[in-house]
Amino acid sequence: MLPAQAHAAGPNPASMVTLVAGMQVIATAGHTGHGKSALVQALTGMVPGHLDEEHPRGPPAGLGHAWLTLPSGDHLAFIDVPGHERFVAAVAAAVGQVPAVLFVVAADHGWQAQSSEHLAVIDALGISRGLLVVTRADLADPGPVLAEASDLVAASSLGQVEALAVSAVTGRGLPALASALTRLAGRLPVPDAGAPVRIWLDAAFAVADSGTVMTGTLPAGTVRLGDELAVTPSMRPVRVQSIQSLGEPVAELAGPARALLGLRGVSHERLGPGMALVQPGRWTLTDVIDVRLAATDERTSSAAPGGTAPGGTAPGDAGPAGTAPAGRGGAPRLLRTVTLQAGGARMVARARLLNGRIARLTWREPIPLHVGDRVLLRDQGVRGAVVLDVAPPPLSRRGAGASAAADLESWPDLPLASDLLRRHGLLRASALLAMGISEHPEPVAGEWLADPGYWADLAGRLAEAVTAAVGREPPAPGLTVEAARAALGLPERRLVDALVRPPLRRRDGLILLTLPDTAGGTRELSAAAAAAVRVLLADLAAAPFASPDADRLRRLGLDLQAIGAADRAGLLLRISDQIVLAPGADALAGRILAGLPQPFTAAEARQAMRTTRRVAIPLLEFLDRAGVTQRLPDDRRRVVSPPAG
Ligand SMILES: Nc1nc2c(ncn2[C@@H]2O[C@H](COP(=O)(O)OP(=O)(O)O)[C@@H](O)[C@H]2O)c(=O)[nH]1
Ligand SMILES: [Mg+2]
Repeated sequence: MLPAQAHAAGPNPASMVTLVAGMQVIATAGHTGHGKSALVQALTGMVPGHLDEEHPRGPPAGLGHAWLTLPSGDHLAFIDVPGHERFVAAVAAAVGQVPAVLFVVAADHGWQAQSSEHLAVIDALGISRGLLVVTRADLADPGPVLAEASDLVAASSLGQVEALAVSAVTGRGLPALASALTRLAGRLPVPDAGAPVRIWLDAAFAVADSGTVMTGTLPAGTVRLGDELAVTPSMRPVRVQSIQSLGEPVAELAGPARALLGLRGVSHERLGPGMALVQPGRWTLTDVIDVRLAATDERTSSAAPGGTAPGGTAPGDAGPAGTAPAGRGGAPRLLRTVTLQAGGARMVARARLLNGRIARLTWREPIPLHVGDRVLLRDQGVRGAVVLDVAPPPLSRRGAGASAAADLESWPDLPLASDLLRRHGLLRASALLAMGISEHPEPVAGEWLADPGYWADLAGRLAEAVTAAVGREPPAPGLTVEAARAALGLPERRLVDALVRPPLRRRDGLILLTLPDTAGGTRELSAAAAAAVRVLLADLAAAPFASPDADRLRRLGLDLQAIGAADRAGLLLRISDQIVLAPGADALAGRILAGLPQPFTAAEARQAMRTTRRVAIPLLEFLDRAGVTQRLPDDRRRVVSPPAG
């Protein structure tokens, strides 16, 4: 691998071949000094090399780039985890990005503390594919270790795996191991080449004067020359200037693959552990998640790193580490402070067990996550957890935690759009995409997606808000869209527009009430009509004989049927189809007319009541019918029985 050369050549896509052969990536795991690196070297003929303290600045030769060309022409690359004090974290970072492991135990040392710790990590991450290799078989009879390790591994998520004895020194068992690896590689999933890119940074360094180079694993998706990616957490944009994989420059690379990327736009000094290179818009940068902890049982509750672990190979060990304090049907325990490992990021997180196996984790520096991601929690032991929500709502109300947990418990490990919408009510399609979900229902407005139940509820609340507004003093003809948006706490006005449906109607920036379709023949006064009636009564209180005109009635959504219903309910006084007054207007008119010299003309009556002919004539006819007034042959009238009140 010569990154400097690759850079000197510069990106020249035409001269580069895209890797046609497939690649798979697996990680090594197992106690330090048990022969992992020697095994990878014996298999591949390459020194795996790793990032360690010896190479803080320059590129370590062959960093993590050791691979085997399989008989099929496909390649199997190894992430050979270095051995130092943060070994478990390194194993977790590596294993968290690959679908399979090569689990190594030395024949002459047997099962050791780190064997347990690594197996616990593998188990917590739910890795189900791999091989068990007993190395240094030239130094001791591998039989007993094979038997014991097989049992322990079988009790983990790996289950029954092929187990082989090898010697990196004599070459014994290596051909069989190569065949086993070929079979394993053939069974590994081929991820989506269109999946969003996230590469956790293994190492970064400067190469000559050609810029910044980083290494990492591309688990899925495709990186192409010229791609613009972002560095978390700053989301600083960087451009992919060169790509190397399997020691060759390539124009594009699809995961799974080990990758060495030349980047423009960032100095290697600004890149560090826990950062990732991501496709913009496809990941949620978060510092708070809700997770479901893996069920605690004998297997997974064990293996406290640095904790008690069986030394040696004493037969009959109960589990990988033999320490299983929690679980077995009991309530899961979780310390308030845990170490959270998500991909290549590792940080101290505050943990709050909400209920059951649901917990909320918060930490300082945001990292790119998707729902469905597997993470590791380490407190006294190692626990796997699946991320259910990467943008969880705050838990401020009393009991919010418990009710959130009750909902989240029922979610699948790979949450769907419907699950997240049920919780969030409304989400932008782009936000959902950044959560890792690309399939979603039809938007309700723009790119807004809504939970159907929440949406129906909003529609009801909007109708209530408009009704309340038109019934208020002073009465308003309707509610402005902005006021409605604020009342419903919605993020955008266009959501309000999408909610307007009968009995609501939009006109001139206002949301008005109209009556529900009366074809169904309901004779009850709707809430909408009742609100409109309150508006009318407010008008009439100031001018008792100023009956609203047809236009005003229409705007308020009061049709004949509604007016009839309001009249029967005693809310309005229906004088004619066109004339509507407040109850008691007839008595008031009677008193006013009784004060006039008798008999009186229609014009005198109109003037006394300070109204228009449009109202006065039907009102007088109404009073005639009610027996309050009597119409004389000369068209004048007199009051015959002044109404009481
Ligand atoms: N005799 C013998 N020595 C081995 C074998 N595999 C590894 N070693 C030696 O064991 C030591 C540890 O090996 P190494 O690969 O560094 O272990 P790692 O820490 O698991 O990567 C080194 O001195 C190796 O040379 C083997 O199969 N036979
Ligand atoms: Mg090693």
